[in-house]
Amino acid sequence: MLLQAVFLLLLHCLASTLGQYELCKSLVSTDEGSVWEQYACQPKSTSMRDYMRIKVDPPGITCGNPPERFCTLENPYLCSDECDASNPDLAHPPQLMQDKERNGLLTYWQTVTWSRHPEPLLANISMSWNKSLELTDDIQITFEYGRPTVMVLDKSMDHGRSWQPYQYYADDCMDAFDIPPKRVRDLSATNITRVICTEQYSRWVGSKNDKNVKFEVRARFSVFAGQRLQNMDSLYTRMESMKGLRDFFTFTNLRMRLLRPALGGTYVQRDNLLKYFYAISNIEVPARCKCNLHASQCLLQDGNLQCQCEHNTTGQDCQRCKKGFKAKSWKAGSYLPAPNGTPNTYCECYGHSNRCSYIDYLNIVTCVSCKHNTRGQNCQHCRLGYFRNASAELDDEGVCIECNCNQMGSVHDRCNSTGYCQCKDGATGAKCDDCLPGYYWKQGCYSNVCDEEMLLCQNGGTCYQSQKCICPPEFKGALCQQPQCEAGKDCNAASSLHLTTATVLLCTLLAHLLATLTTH
Ligand SMILES: *[C@@H]1O[C@H](CO)[C@@H](O)[C@H](O)[C@H]1NC(C)=O
Ligand SMILES: *[C@@H]1O[C@H](CO)[C@@H](O)[C@H](O)[C@H]1NC(C)=O
Ligand SMILES: *[C@@H]1O[C@H](CO)[C@@H](O)[C@H](O)[C@H]1NC(C)=O
Ligand SMILES: *[C@@H]1O[C@H](CO)[C@@H](O)[C@H](O)[C@H]1NC(C)=O
Ligand SMILES: *[C@@H]1O[C@H](CO)[C@@H](O)[C@H](O)[C@H]1NC(C)=O
Ligand SMILES: *[C@@H]1O[C@H](CO)[C@@H](O)[C@H](O)[C@H]1NC(C)=O
Ligand SMILES: [Ca+2]
Repeated sequence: MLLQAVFLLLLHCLASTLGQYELCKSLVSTDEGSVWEQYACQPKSTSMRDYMRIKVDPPGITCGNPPERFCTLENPYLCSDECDASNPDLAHPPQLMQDKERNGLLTYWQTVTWSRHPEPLLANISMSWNKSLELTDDIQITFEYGRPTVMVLDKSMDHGRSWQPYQYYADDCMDAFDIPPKRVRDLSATNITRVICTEQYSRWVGSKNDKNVKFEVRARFSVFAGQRLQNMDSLYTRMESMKGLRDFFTFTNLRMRLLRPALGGTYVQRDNLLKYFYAISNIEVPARCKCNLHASQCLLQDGNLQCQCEHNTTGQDCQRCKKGFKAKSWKAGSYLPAPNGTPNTYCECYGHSNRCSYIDYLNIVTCVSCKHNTRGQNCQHCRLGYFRNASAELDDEGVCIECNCNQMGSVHDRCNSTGYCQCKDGATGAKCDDCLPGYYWKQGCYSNVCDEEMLLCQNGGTCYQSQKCICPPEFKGALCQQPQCEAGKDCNAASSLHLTTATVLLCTLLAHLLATLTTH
């Protein structure tokens, strides 16, 4: 016990030097020997710029083919710069947005100039990773020669099949998008995932003063974790409990739609359109691979990022159980309880519950509201009145079958593990809806009154549905064994018949008498 406590303390120290959730498992010495302890884990944050695949649209938007002259907003009448795609020194291809700049040499992608004004100068920059990623810090796009006055940042979570706006940017949000301007600091915990339009990164401040356009992640994190992100536990707790928070920072693709370049003033100067264009020198995307808290490493394999899955999970995002572990349905790890989280390999709800609840004082995690007629800490049992479907895996929706005990024939509505109900006396069959020999069914099983073998109706009586003998008139009793009138005994039915005959005779006599008396 002491050893374990010391170890846990050690682990605590280790975890704090490593940073949170960097360890998936660890060999623990206990009184029973060494065992692996499993923890929720996630890869380090890294610069995803290095892994990004970049594409610009429309074709021909990159300058230099044919070679072109351009000016700058600060020196609008000194138009001596040239872009030439065929000359490496004067070319500005897209890859210069993600290169490592050496010796302070600025390199950037540049578009054609706005020579076709008033037709808008539009450009799309699509960034894909073929991997789910989670933002860990601000996205930062560096524009040389001024930031666009109108642009949209979009994201996709499904490899570009569907897109959603992530943030709008304009020097006048109402004018450009009909959305009132907001800043991230206007947001509170409840609406932190709101998509806003900001004017903060589009106003003209001189092209050298502020070149960056940001998507603020740090400021959003700080709403939960404090100004210096000193309370990350609090953020991670929110990630677990607040719907949509984790997804808000998750993406597989990003897209910038550049809709209007920097103007350097209020109006477009039609006589000098060579000073309007877009130029981007760098795109920073600090993020980590999304591995569902089942991997601490994410490596490049065959040109794609791939989580190095632990906890018997597999897949690009550790989103599946490994072969042979299919019976345990997959579940993402959890940041809770702090500080090490739960890998959720032991706490399984087998897909019958979406929610686990951590019970602090018992230090256990338990499934909440098990569905599909299951129950138990892991939804691993069938509810009373149901039994386990032997041909279904534990995570099958049809794992529990209703007992369906006959209400009249069975003692209660529960059954044993093969579906057999407990029958009342005389009842039989798996569901107790049949009677044993010697019993008949009438809302339950009752002992036979008569039958064809042992309990024969006598004296010519016939057995009606084992329930009663139908006797000839002269006999009575359950089996027609009694004559109606036994010798030497008063026969009620017979004497009443004689009485009736006597009464009729008497009445006839009286009538005659009366008739004789009245006629004389
Ligand atoms: C940019 O992408 C959007 C969305 O797919 C599309 O509607 C638009 O035409 C694209 N613009 C250019 C210049 O390719
Ligand atoms: C994306 O990644 C998956 C899994 O690593 C791989 O099978 C697929 O070929 C990749 N697609 C592209 C376009 O690279
Ligand atoms: C977010 O909520 C705060 C207060 O809860 C409110 O003042 C603010 O206007 C909201 N922001 C948006 C964009 O709705
Ligand atoms: C993963 O599978 C191995 C081999 O069966 C087992 O020993 C180990 O406990 C499993 N790990 C987890 C976290 O379930
Ligand atoms: C038992 O499970 C099997 C396999 O999933 C399924 O096909 C079958 O319908 C289930 N039986 C019942 C009675 O639900
Ligand atoms: C369930 O009950 C039936 C009938 O009593 C019996 O034959 C069967 O062996 C029982 N099954 C189990 C697993 O106890
Ligand atoms: Ca560059």
